[in-house]
Amino acid sequence: MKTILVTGATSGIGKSTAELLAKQGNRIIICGRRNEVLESIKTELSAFTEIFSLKFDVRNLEEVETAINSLPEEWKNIDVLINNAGNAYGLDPLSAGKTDDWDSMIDGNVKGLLYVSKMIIPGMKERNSGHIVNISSIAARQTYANGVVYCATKKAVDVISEGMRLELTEFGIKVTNIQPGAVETDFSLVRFKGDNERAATVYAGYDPLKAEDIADSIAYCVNAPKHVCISDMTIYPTAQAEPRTIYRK
Ligand code: 8X3
Repeated sequence: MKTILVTGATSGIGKSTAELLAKQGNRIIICGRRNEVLESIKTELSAFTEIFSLKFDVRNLEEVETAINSLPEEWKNIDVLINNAGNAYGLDPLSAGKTDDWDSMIDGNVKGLLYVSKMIIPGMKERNSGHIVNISSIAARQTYANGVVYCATKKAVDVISEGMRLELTEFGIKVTNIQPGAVETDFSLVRFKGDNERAATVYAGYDPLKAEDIADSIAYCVNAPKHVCISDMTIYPTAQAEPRTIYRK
């Protein structure tokens, strides 16, 4: 049984991952911005295991520090950190990009991941064990027009994973970088700022991945034997070859 902290656990990949790892008997710290959603997930998952909830926004350093420092003693030794929180905002050319969207993506997907990791890595180093799972994207493998800033943040996640591995391997800490392809969550709804119709077109005419598929992949990495580190994993729906190449019926 491991103590696992999942950021962005209130929806999508984070929620499915927290659920699967809870059902497998791990103790889970679910993190997110929405208290009422956290509490309802906590109630649901408490049927399987011990759950602790932490409300904070990864983009806010002070909130991150206060929340993680507030963990009770028995929850402080985090074995696995799943850096899942992150989002895409907008799909615009650089010349017309909204700087608020850029700030949100850079602050959440890159700086937020760093803030949370900085709080948790020291304990892992002291204990000479731990596992960090960073959720990147296939957008890190192939840049696409209009999504350049999102792609750049995910490329940054790849680089941070690589750097973490260089700095943390000597402490017995594993680092896993996951690159999901098209996963049907509220990802596109957030990207298109609530435009349901436009979001639905992203997943039309083929079988996209489900959040549960990525949860399965993450659980495989988390459950690997102590001497095995799955360093990188890319998961596409069968119909997708790269971000913009999807075969629709
Ligand atoms: C999400 C996948 O292809 O929309 O990270 O960039 S994609």
